[in-house]
Amino acid sequence: MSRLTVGPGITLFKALAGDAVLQAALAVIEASPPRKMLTPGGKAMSVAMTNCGPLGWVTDRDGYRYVSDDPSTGRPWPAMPAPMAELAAAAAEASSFPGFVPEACLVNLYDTESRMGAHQDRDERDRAAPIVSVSFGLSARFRIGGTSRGGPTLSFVLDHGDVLVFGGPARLAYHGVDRVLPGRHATLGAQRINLTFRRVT
Ligand code: MD6
Ligand code: FE
Repeated sequence: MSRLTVGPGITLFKALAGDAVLQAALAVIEASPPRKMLTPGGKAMSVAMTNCGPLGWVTDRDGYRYVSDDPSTGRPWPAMPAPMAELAAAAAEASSFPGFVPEACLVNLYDTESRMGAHQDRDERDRAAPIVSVSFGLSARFRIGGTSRGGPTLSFVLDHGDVLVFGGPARLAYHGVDRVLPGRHATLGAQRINLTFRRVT
């Protein structure tokens, strides 16, 4: 494990997340399988998504929002497994955001064709809390800029087990996933899983 300050409010922990967190994420994926949601414009996203915790992020023709039930099952999202919430809290604390209790964890499932365009995470009312991101499986090139679109950016690779915390001055930074690097991961094959833990209300 190593801890790197990428920029103001952005901390990267290499290889911090272990197998207990991965197994917990796979159990969530089994309980509420990821699906390609529609953007408000009606296009299917290339990343399949599900959630766990009291709230989950969804998108459809009615827009982006947090809801307490999985629209595809009509039942509450799976509970957030303790190993997931504990890792998110520990990474936040080590990045000077103590007391982080996530309300939502968005689970993103990528194949080698998936991408995530530059966006801000701004559907949360709580902007004081950071977002904690955990990556598993294939590596991906992640890009982050400033709080306005079109400025300078920097990119780095997120590998299996990496944990990225961004908050404070970076909480509304534009960011995205340029591409998943080709290959096969020993346990996840040609897939990447990303977990983002948020405080919403
Ligand atoms: C991903 N991550 O790595 C997409 N958002 O698959 C995000 O969109 C993200 O990594 C907010 C904070 C950290 C992130
Ligand atoms: Fe994001």
